[in-house]
Amino acid sequence: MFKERMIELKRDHEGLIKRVNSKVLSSNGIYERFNNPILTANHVPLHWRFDFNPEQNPFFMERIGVNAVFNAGAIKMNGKYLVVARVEGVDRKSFFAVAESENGVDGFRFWDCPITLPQTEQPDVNVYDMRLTRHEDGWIYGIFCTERKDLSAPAGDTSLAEAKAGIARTKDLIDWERLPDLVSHSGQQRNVVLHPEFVNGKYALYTRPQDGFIDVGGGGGIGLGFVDKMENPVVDEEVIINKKKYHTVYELKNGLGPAPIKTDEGWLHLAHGVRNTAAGLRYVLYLFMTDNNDISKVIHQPGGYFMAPEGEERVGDVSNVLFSNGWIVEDDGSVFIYYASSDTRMHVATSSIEQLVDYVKNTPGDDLASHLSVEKINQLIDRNKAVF
Ligand code: M1P
Repeated sequence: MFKERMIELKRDHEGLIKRVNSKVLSSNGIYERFNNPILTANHVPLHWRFDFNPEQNPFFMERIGVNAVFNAGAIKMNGKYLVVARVEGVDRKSFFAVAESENGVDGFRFWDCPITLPQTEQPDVNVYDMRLTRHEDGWIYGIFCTERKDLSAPAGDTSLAEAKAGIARTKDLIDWERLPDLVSHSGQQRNVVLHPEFVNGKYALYTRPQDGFIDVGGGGGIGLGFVDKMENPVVDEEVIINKKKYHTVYELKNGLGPAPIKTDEGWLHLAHGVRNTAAGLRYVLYLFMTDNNDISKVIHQPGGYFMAPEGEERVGDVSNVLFSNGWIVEDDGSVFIYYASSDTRMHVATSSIEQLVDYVKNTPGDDLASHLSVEKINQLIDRNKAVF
């Protein structure tokens, strides 16, 4: 049984990794999706899950199960497309692991071992959603959510937790130096992202202040703060640069995705917006652009979502969720957008700087009322009648 199962599972695993991904015809002309996810729980190497000693494991049984692979940071290094994925075990604990591809759209294979993340004096209980920033100081920073039990929770409350921004840096994604967690004065933090350039000699951090672990409460929005040193990361003031807003796709909360991309027209940002529905929360992706000379100033923001869950993306552990914390831009302007669906699997979509800039500049904003949406459509119809 051991040998038969091992051979069969190895063959299936290799087949899954070598599966070719094909572009799906784009209906909107902004980006292209692909027909297969790039990473799933089944992509996780067999030697992380199975004991290969026949005496100890005669049934070739899985000893350590993996539940999902999602919310990956991304970077291109030495010509390879690398994602740092959130791998969630069946025990609900997430950790980080690097997977590598030659072309960015298929063939993603995990490195030999997951990342060993050094701990601070207050060890993490759970870590997830790493954003990678290649900073002009020469380091690659990984900022992620570190979750710990809320020690002030009343006795018997086993769910209250505290979210903070954990920080680690590396040159090669193999060896990581852990820095102190971000200190801010706004309760909890998730979705913290480091800006790639110094701003007036300081490190700039996008934040997402929140009152509780899930609820952002009265605060929320995408904030911007500055720190002098990453070795002592204290943000004294956070200014909200992109607010949650009534009757939008980011009505309940929002959060920045990957580090922004610099273009001639401004900094391109990818974020997620959340609204409530009778079926629960719905997470979609949206884009906006900030001024190259003032990163706190939003200069373009198309109305509505850029990407929303479609087809099988709609269903998973936390259904109706798209989340992205990684993208890669090439020298020729191609953009690889890595996104996860429903907290379960990873996908890629491709576009270009030219297309994304066109999208953010020329898509009308959200005018916040149905009759104004109709007015916008009528204006487009009139313009089109002139050219028909
Ligand atoms: O379950 C959806 C997402 O929920 C959280 O995101 P946010 O803090 O913006 O609500 C995170 O736990 C994220 O990992 C998850 O995908």
